[in-house]
Amino acid sequence: MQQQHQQFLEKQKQQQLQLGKILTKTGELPRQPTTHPEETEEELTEQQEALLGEGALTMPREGSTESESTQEDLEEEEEEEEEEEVEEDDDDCIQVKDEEGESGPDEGPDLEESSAAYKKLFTDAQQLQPLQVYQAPLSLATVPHQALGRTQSSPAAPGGMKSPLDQPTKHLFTTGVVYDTFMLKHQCMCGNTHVHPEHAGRIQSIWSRLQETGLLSKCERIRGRKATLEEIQTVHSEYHTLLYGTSPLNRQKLDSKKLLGPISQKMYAMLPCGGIGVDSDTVWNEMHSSSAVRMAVGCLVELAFKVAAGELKNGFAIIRPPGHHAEESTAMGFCFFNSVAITAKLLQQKLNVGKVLIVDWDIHHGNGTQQAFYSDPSVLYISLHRYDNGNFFPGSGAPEEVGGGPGVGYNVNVAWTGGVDPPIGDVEYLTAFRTVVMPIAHEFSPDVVLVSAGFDAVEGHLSPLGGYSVTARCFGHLTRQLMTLAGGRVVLALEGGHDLTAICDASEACVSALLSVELQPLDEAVLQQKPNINAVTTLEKVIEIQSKHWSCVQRFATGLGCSLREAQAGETEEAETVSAMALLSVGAEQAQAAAAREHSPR
Ligand code: X5A
Ligand code: ZN
Repeated sequence: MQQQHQQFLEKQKQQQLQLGKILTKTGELPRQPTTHPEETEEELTEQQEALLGEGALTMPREGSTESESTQEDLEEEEEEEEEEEVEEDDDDCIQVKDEEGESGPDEGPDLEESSAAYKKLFTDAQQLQPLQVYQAPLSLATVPHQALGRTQSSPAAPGGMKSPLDQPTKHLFTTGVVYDTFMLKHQCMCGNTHVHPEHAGRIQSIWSRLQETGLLSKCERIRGRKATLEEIQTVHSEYHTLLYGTSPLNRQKLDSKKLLGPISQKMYAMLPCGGIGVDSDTVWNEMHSSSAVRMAVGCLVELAFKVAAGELKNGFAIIRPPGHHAEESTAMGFCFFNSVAITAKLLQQKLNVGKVLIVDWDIHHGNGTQQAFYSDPSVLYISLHRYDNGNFFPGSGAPEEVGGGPGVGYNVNVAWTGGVDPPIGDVEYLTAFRTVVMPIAHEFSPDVVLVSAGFDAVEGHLSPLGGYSVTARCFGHLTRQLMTLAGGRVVLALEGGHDLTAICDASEACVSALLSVELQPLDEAVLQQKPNINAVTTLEKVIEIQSKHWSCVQRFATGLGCSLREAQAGETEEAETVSAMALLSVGAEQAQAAAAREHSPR
């Protein structure tokens, strides 16, 4: 699989280089950083827009009507770009509406369709992707196995009633998985995927793993979509939303309506690699990134809504780029739009969900998510992250950051400090869940749980993108613990993690947990080991700070240094004491009642 992915990357690189040549020939994109980068960026915009205009004249769009979505469509993994229509509504505010099959005749083509060269290149690129990705037996995956069993063993359905198999939609109450190849196209223009660890192969590999292991066939695949600009603005500023949520064509349209202001001015830096972006991590592809970043958000929204509405048991979103670092008006750390934060806001605004718990176990602090809900008591944000006294990216996430105003106490930072010697691993994460995360989560009693499920704390990730040694299987166990909350309505969204083996193993473990498949047990050594001294210090501090807001954590202030086995024994003993006392009191009541009967006159 790794080999296959390497081949894919090589092909993509060649495609990008080829594209670069074409663009250079037509004077489109600079291949090297120039001495006048700003000038070059201006040229880039102007020339791309010129190309777009030309395309609009020479390439009338074909087949604008799309049939309704079916499972077969999903199976074929068709790549038809959903057209965007830029509209001005009555209030003069800008809307970009997804409009499947309803585009008018004056509708301009999207970027892909504006250039035959682009179209050819990226059609070819799609065909190069690993075959098994597109050969999912989804028709089988979506056959309701239970219903099938019943249909076969029970007499024919009463007259006029269709058997479950005859019905057009076959939905299972199971784990939902969402994935869309649109997100693969967010790639640096430099064509060198090796210098950018947040690459398309991450989600492709996870998707393949779920197929190969047969887990996917136990799940329901959910169709993704691009989030609307309106949805994105539940968290992000209008400027930020338009900046990253629109393609050059849309921007040109918006601009021509004189609504856009400074958006049309270029804002990216030329990177040392030859590409463009906010920084070397947070790269931008003018053609494809806006679709990809909106798809990542929309995929999670679709999945979470189905889980919250009770259509699915729980869910796993295989999405990229990640989102938890994205703030209201800042893209950073691979992130542009904060998918988890947007989803939490939309669940509340559109589905009337009351309380949302966000657990963030990416090794980096989710500064964007913390910011989005800092003074909001209806969204509890709990992050476990490498902090090292502010010396680990992004530097935020101190344990003292507990929320503001009405949100005080609704921000919990388990901010590991003390570096990697001794290492932080399963024992420390399981202890944090035992003493802080689960007690507070239960007391909060959420209606839905969203997980910023980065896997960069898994062994195999080195500093500065990791350094910890949590096992993949541990994340399965953490998932299983979270499933005891919110009636099991738990949705995981991929954030960071770039070691393909690690993120595939961890995804497999988490989806297994979501499916309630038996998990690989934790090693006995993990259960018998005591958390390391730095971790105990961190947890002591968190408990001291959070016990002002969560009374449940106080009882864990002592015994933090216990192994999980010792804690288990303690809890058993405690439970036995409680039941013994209950028995005693029942005995006392019975004795009292008996005595009362003795002495009462008949
Ligand atoms: C989502 C994620 C890491 C950013 C590291 C910046 N971001 N050097 O893992
Ligand atoms: Zn991370």
